[in-house]
Amino acid sequence: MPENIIIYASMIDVWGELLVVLLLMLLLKIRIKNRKVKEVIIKKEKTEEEKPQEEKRYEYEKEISHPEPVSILKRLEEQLSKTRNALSAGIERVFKGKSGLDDDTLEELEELLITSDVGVKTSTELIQRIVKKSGSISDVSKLKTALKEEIFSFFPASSPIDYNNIKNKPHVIMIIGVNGVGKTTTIGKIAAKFKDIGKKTLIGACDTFRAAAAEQLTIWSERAGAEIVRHKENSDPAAVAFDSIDAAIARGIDIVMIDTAGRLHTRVNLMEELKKIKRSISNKLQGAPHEILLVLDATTGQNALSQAKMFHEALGITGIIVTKLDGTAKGGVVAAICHTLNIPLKYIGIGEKIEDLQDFDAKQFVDALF
Ligand SMILES: Nc1nc2c(ncn2[C@@H]2O[C@H](COP(=O)(O)OP(=O)(O)O)[C@@H](O)[C@H]2O)c(=O)[nH]1
Ligand SMILES: [Mg+2]
Repeated sequence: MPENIIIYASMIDVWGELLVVLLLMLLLKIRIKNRKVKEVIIKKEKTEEEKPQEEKRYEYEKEISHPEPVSILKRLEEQLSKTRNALSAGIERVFKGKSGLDDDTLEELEELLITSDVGVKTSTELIQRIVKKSGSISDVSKLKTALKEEIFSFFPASSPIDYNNIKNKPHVIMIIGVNGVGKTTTIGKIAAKFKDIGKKTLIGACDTFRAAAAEQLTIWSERAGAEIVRHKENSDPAAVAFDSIDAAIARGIDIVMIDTAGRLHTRVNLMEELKKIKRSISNKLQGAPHEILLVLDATTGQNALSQAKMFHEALGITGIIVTKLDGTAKGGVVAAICHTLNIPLKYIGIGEKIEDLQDFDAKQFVDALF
């Protein structure tokens, strides 16, 4: 055999061996990698198993179905920023450079509460309660906590109606309040909430005083996917209310909301008109209206309080709605209203958009205040 052929043959042999070694190394590497991946998976499964069942469920619900709690509070804080800034900065200013509550500080604090429309009576009581706790109030954060605790206790405990399981069909809610407080807007927002939980809602347009009122309500009912009953301008509001209940019974409606007029220059007439609407509703459906909700505008401050007294005396209010908390630094009025009237606060309006109505949560509200 020629010499160079022998050289070529032995070279091929060496290359072949090298190739085999390389292939073996590659296979080994892949096996090691696979084992590592398996180990990681097993480890992860183990830690998942070790977690208590409850904790896993909590994490799951937090991720999947309840992103709101954080965002609701955030939104509330944002929209309450005027009140929040005024109160928070005020409390810090009052306590600056102090290590305890002296008479001057208490006086300034009372003044601050009154200017935030907490009201004289409620502010005085709040200060008296703070004085009792003053021994333990050595810094501003302790003062804020004590104030929050006391303000919280002003809100009457209430058991909110579970609209998923309402006893009466239809459940009738009458909405009252003076002009411009936000009745019609709030009805639209509430109707949207009912739609979200799958309730059939009908709105009775009993503000027949202006044609524009029924127009505005029609737009809101469309936005909120609710039905509406309306008559001609200047027709009898009590007749509209009667027809609304009639239609609701016939159409298998779950919830009826009755919008009303609120012109105040004929105060006595307004109360009489509202009483007549109420009678007309109960004539058609015994036990109705099941709720009479008074809408108050937070920007009117202490005036809201006198309105509440007036309406409560005439009609008996079952709940309160405070609107426009986004537009005022006087959100403290909410504490005054609840403390003075001892009527549950159901909703708060924090903007003009359809989603800007929150179920009132006293704890959350107090936390958002300062
Ligand atoms: N900023 C703000 N405006 C509101 C709120 N609720 C109602 N409004 C506004 O207040 C005005 C009067 O509302 P409307 O529903 O017509 O009052 P009504 O006369 O009581 O029916 C409208 O311009 C609404 O957009 C709220 O929570 N925040
Ligand atoms: Mg209106």
